Amino acid sequence: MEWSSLPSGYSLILALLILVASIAFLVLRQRISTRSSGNDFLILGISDAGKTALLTKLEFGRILPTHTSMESNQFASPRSSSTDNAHTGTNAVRFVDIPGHFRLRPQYQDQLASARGLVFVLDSAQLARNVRDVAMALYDVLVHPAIGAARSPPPILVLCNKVDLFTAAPVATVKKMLETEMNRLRTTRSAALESHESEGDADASSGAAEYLGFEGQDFKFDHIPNEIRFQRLSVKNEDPQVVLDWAEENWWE
Ligand SMILES: Nc1nc2c(ncn2[C@@H]2O[C@H](COP(=O)(O)OP(=O)(O)O)[C@@H](O)[C@H]2O)c(=O)[nH]1
Ligand SMILES: [Mg+2]
Repeated sequence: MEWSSLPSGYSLILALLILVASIAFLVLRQRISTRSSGNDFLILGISDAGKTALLTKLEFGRILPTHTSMESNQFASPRSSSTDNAHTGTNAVRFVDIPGHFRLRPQYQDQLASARGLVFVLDSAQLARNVRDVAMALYDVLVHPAIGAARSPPPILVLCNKVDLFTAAPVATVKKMLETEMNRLRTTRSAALESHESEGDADASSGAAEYLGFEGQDFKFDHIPNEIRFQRLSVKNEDPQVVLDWAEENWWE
């Protein structure tokens, strides 16, 4: 049947259907874009760094006994009165403790994409032993498309925890050790990528965006697009106010 020969009742219904579909599309798109500018601060890092300790200290003012959890815990902190809440109508900074390795858990990929900021916790007393694992975890975060290549890359707070222990490395040393290890990691990863490419591996090309920092230069944290701050803390003995202050500083940016 030709369009022109449709009875006018039908064309009216058709027009209404198109209108409803367009509105539904616009509403859906709005929802998706709202979610992608989320307000969560994600707490990341390898096991035993002190992520859950930080969350419970923020929430209850003390470290509660924890066991490795498979689920994420969260805590919404009331914001201090120094910053008003007129912009969003929300009065809380939400922290989400991401257990284990985020890359293995598809449900966290969405959370990464909507993160307002990242708190990367590490154990500065154990760094000499586990620098490789820590660097790998941080590397994966930094090259994640939602983090390194985002339109407005989220700020990162690297929390050098457990400074109460006498073996704790000073912040400057932590930074240097991570830069050295990540530089090494970048070399091995690019080499692996090149060998895949020369074998004609179609998947390898998607990894091209994963290059961290500037080519031909040793890796430095100054080379990444994210604002990154290193902060020493003993979650055990100190008030983690410094984390709340940092989160509030980044609330509107
Ligand atoms: N000495 C010391 N121990 C800490 C500190 N923060 C956390 N811990 C301990 O480190 C262990 C691992 O902490 P947890 O929060 O479970 O680590 P997660 O795996 O990253 O969630 C726990 O026994 C904590 O009590 C700290 O600042 N100093
Ligand atoms: Mg934990």
